Amino acid sequence: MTEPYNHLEIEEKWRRNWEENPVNVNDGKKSKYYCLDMFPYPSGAGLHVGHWRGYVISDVWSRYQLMHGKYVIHPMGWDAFGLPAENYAIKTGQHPSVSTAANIAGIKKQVKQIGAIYDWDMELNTTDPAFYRWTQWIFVQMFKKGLAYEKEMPLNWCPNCKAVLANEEVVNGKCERCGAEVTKKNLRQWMLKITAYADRLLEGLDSLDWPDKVKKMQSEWIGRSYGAEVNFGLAGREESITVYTTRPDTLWGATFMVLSPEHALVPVITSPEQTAAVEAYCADAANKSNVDRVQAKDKTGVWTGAYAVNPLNNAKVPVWISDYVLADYGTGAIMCVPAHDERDWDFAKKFDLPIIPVISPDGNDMQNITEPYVTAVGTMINSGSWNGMKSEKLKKEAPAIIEKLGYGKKTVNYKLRDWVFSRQRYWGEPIPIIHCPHCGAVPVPEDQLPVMLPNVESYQPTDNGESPLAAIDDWVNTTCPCCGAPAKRETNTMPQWAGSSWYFLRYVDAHNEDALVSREKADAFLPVDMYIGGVEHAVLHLLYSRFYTKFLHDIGALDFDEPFQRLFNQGMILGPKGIKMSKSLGNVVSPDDMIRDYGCDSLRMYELFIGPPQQDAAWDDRGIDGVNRFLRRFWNLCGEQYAQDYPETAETLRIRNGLIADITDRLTRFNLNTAVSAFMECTNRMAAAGNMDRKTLRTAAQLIAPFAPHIGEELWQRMGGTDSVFHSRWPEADLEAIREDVKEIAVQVNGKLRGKITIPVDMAKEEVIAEARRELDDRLTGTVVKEIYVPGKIVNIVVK
Ligand code: ANZ
Ligand code: ZN
Repeated sequence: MTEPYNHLEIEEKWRRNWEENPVNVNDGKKSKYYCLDMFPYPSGAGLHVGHWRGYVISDVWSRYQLMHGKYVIHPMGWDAFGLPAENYAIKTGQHPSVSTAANIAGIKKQVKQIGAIYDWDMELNTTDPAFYRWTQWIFVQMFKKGLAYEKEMPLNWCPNCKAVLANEEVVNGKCERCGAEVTKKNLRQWMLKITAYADRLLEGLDSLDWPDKVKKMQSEWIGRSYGAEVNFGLAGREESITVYTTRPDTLWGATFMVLSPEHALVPVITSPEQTAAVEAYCADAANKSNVDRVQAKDKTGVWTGAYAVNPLNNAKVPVWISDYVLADYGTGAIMCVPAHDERDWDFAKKFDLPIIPVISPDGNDMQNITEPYVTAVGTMINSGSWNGMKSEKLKKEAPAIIEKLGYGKKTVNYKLRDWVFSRQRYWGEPIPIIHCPHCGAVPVPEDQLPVMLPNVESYQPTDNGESPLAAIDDWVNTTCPCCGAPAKRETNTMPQWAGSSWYFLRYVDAHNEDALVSREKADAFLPVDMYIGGVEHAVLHLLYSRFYTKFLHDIGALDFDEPFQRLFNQGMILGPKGIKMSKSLGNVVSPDDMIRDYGCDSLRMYELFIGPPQQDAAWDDRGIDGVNRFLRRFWNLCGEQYAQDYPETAETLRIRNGLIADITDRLTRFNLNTAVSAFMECTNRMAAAGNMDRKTLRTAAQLIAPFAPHIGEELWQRMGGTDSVFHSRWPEADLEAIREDVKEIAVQVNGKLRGKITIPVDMAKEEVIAEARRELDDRLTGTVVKEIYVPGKIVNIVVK
């Protein structure tokens, strides 16, 4: 077996072989492991090497599980509804189902080249009526439980195209197509009441083995805060203003109030002298996005002419309006404490309003403060009977005190909003509702699902903001399932998120016609053990999926309520100059050429070798060349030394067990780039030692198999393996053999044990510290001030 490494031949051979004899089968005895990829949108542009990265990582992980005797659920499918297919249809007149089918065929061919153990019997496509029937079914269940409801909502509206625009079609406040200024238009929308799950979505995070960063993003998105609603009377009026504050302890420092321009009291309390200015201001605010409103440093606003009265001290404070107060958060009105809030400070400075500090860090008077004390921790001052109290204690007690005094009540607030669930678009799941003049909104009976997406001639959104479906009279007009009267179908469709919020449940029972997934299969194969995908989905997709899963749990369809136990986010692969790959920049690297020139195994290993998998990394053609040279060296070495049949020695034992320990350790910690370099170093060592025994060579082939499956399988079988390498058991290191070579080191943060790493005894200090930081990963927060290495014992990282 000394012929040169021919990747084309080997890869073709095993691709065919595995297709005929799948290595991953469920014999009913093995325990399951579900390793899921975020499924792709089948765009016409196909895959680039960046898309490969997550798929390679998940396949390495899947194959590693396989070699632990697991039945691995590793499926692939297509998230195929959405705007691009529809816009393509508008341009070319080709039906989206036609272009989508063509794109899927193309991308599937590419995905197959990854050499992954996908189970194609599980393949699914969100635009398939047999799939979206269940997407609609879930909506009907939500409707029945009162979680789907209708509401008027402002939408992006292009007055020139006369069309509703999706957020991604609005670029800097202008219509992406024609450049006209985008305005808002109120339209009836379907909403999903995700807020009913806010607490559970927040609390469920604790049980998940997810990157802390992602948990934090979800938790901030949900944004639960505790505080009080406080009522301020209005001087000379009956009405009062209710504000939401998280800092009722600062009530004595409220020197003015601000209402959002949309607040219902604005027209009521505005004085005749101020009316013109207030109206002009409100008209202006209506066209700004919330993000712009909150972030603007230069505050704007007008006085309403009215005064409110602080319930605690009867101070008369002016009531202003400003767009930095959002209409849909809290009560849309705030009490302003400029001494302790940055935004209020900016506003007070701009309009020359009084500033009264009420919390002092040292209890001393705070005259002439030059910036807001936003930390707001210390001793109460200028606060009447609260003077001298500790602010931290008062902050906790103030809501109850205020409630007791009758000035307001304790409250909880969330940033999370209900989910706007309708789109005025063609290429999506029709919302399965019928509008009856007598019965109102009636769900389509379950045995009539799916509501098929009809063919249309024009995909163009209509000029009254309705979906193109509204123009198909014989589809729209139907009869009411309740009373039989003439009725109309809902013409809005679902957002692209609808299918992706539950697709992972369907894979394990993809052909079931009686349920979205049978309880039996769900109990046996779900939930997902490991989910791998890009961090861009950290909030919405993952939150929506968790919401759906909790809902399905609540109606008895599932016995678990968190879909993804573990999550791994891979970084992006950037173009050769470190810039995001894009067609328009012409820096897209296609996997197809790489596979022809170097082979799938080389590409897979380079995708891993390119850098720490969590981080972005720039593509470099020389890198794949280097990996390919390594694989050839590995191939030749195995061939030559196997033929010699050398005996086992203490040295070969050390090499073998060292490699097992290294690869296992790096793989389980997802240090996949350093796992590849461990192979490279070990190959050099083996070449230098020059007398490897057959078991060591076979073990090396076995260890490399999850990374480079074709060459791994070929070498394994050439070196005496009778069954697939993927049916062999992952080897365990005999630590006795390498006792002198490696050491387990404690990793501490500020002197507290946070993990352990196993390292070669002669590893340089810098490398040990790098290894320790990798082990800590995102558990290491704060700024590192010092790194201490006590050789062979401890790494201590001191953070501030
Ligand atoms: C007085 C105060 C004093 C406040 C202080 C903060 C600091 P989170 O934590 O995000 O919930 N606020 C309330 N409703 C608002 C709205 N609709 N638009 C903009 N700001 C609003 O923030 C709650 C705080 O944000 C509230 O507490 C309120 O300002 C402001 F030293 O009240 B605070
Ligand atoms: Zn009816």
